[in-house]
Amino acid sequence: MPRLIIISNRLPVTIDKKEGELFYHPSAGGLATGLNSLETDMEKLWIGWPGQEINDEAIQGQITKDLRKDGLVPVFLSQKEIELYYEGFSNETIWPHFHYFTQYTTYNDDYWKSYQDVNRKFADIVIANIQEDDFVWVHDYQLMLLPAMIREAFPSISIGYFLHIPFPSYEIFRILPWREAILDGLLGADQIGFHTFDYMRHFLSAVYRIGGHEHNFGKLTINNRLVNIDVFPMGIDYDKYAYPERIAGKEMVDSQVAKFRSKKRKLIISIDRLDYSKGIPQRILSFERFIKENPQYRGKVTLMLIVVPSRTHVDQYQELKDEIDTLVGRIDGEYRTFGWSPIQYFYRSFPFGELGAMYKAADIAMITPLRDGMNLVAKEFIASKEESKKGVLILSEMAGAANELTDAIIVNPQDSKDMVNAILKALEMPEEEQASRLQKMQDRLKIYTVKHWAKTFMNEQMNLKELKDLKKTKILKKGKTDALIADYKAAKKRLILLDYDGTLMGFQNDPKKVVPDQSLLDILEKLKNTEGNKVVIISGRDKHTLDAWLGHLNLDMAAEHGVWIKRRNEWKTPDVSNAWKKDVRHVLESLVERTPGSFIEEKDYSIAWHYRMIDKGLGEKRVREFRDVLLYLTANLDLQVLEGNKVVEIKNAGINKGKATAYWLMKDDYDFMMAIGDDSTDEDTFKALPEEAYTIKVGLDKTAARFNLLDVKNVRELLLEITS
Ligand code: GDG
Repeated sequence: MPRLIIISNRLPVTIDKKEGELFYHPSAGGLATGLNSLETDMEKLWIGWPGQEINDEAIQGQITKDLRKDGLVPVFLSQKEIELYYEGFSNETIWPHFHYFTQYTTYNDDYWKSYQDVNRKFADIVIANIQEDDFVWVHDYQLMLLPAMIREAFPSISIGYFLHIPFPSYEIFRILPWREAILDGLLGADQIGFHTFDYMRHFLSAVYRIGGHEHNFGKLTINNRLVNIDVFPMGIDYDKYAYPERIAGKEMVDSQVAKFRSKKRKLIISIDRLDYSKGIPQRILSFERFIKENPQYRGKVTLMLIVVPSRTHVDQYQELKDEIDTLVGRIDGEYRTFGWSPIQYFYRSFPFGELGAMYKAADIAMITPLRDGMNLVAKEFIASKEESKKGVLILSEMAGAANELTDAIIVNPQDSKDMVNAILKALEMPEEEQASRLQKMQDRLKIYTVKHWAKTFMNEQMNLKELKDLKKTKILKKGKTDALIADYKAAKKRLILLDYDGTLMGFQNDPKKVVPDQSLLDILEKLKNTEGNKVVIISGRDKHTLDAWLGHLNLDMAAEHGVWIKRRNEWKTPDVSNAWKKDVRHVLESLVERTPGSFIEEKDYSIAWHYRMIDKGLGEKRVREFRDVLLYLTANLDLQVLEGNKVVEIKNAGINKGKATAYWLMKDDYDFMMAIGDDSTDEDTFKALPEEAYTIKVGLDKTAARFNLLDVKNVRELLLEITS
């Protein structure tokens, strides 16, 4: 039975050592809740650091044994590793950098070395605990190298990865000296998930610009392995925050709500871990500006500021703590009156019941991070208003959650005027409006829970595995070509249709350089001279080039996707007009003028614009721009615009490789048919052939072909094999 193997830096458990005895407290964070609620009969195993330094081997052994009963496997870290890998590279390099605080990014080779070593340490333990048919799910920024390390040991295992923090824009990411290694590490996974589309977009752009891999609707092909990049916004355990009393007891929650709530004044809450990404000083200053500019609210509103201690060993966190203390002290000193403190400040964490009660008691939540992967506090606050339908959320546009909670008051946390207006708007919002906004957000959060998140991620990963298994069976590897070869040998009349670029020859920046080499010419010659074979080169190239390169072989050919047909050494073309070319050429010329590095290729009955040598993003932008112009120009003409691999081609409609294929099918009867091609124009060939034909796609993209070959080398091997 396959199992689900979860790997995160921290195990969902805390260990206490008291008087030589070990105590285990399970911690039910969002992730644990989501995974525990997964409706699957798969056995689960969770691998991670138990959160404490434990050096004694006997105790380590005892802990390993105890945790195993609950499906947990500990990875023990030394003090040095905690300092360098966890506090160092994870929290002083990746965390600030990925949250756009590049001024805090530490560039330290010892940190990096330890990050690699600890990822390796995790990998060793993972590898010792898994089997090829398990599903592995790796979490977060501390373990970005792990997917590739696992992949090395288990080439076919299914690996998912989820990043809980933002993925920064390419311009930020590229600054990291270890950028390639990080991307390579992540790309060991089969599926990489992010909270928002923006993070996904940034990641794909980094993969393209740094690694040169292009994606197709979020799918990458890395070493002939499909990697799915997708968006899975994490949700919460809705009922837990809607009804905290079910966990903490009604009496407790009610009494806490009564304690926090006051008839005289409105309560704004702010809850975060101590972190510079959370925008706490900016929030305090905006609140100060609010009470300064709106004296009528003095004494009538309180900001309850909860800051949960975190990463206190890191300098910036200590400085931030000092800054917050000073700000709160100053504002309190300036505005406090008898019986009213503008800010109630708590630097500690609260038990769940109290937290739930605070959410319930608050009129407004101000959640205004400068950057935040998602932010679950915002979602929890909305859920807590399930019964009352009263409450307003002020949410930063920089939090991932802002993409979903669009009925919150959305603010720019650096714009204090905007924040002040938001506080005013929230305080004065009519109850009906509060209820209607809450309702819309709640409806959504009730569906997109953390359970839903874990389920969709896993389902997608399982679908991918199925697809991968299916694709594997379609790949014509050595030893899997027996049936094809037997059919070939048994046949009397064979039709063999071969695309040229990307199929018989590799891709090059300059299309004129793709001249056939001797070994290809030998293969084609042999193929052509075998009795019963009709070999056709079916290409998008012009007939002059095809003739110059392959003419001496006296093969049949289709040029310009079938505009020209060569049979019995004679080129023919259907009666088509190309009067439209002048106007289209004009548009393309202006495109080339504005896009250095791109060029026009003119053929007899079509015209193409190539952008292989320019930035793909710019190329695509230009394609979109000029598509509109072209559509306008060609509205009354019978033309088609084909978007190929870094090329756009305009030609007469009704002409394609499928029509060309039909031409040869009409001319004769064959008892063996085979077509090989690599790009979207070859799909027409595949579709035009009868079902029993051997249709073969080069590469692993979506195709109508029955089989796949991985690359040009494999195509040549197959052709050699059948002729030998
Ligand atoms: C990372 C990303 C992303 C907070 N104070 C107390 C307490 N909490 C709980 C909250 C909430 C959780 O901690 C905080 O989650 P966030 O999402 O807000 O933030 P990060 O910890 O920075 O998490 C973030 C998240 O991963 C998930 O992918 O959303 O963007 O940075 O659940 O309720 N819980 C208790 N007492 C407290 O005082 N009991």
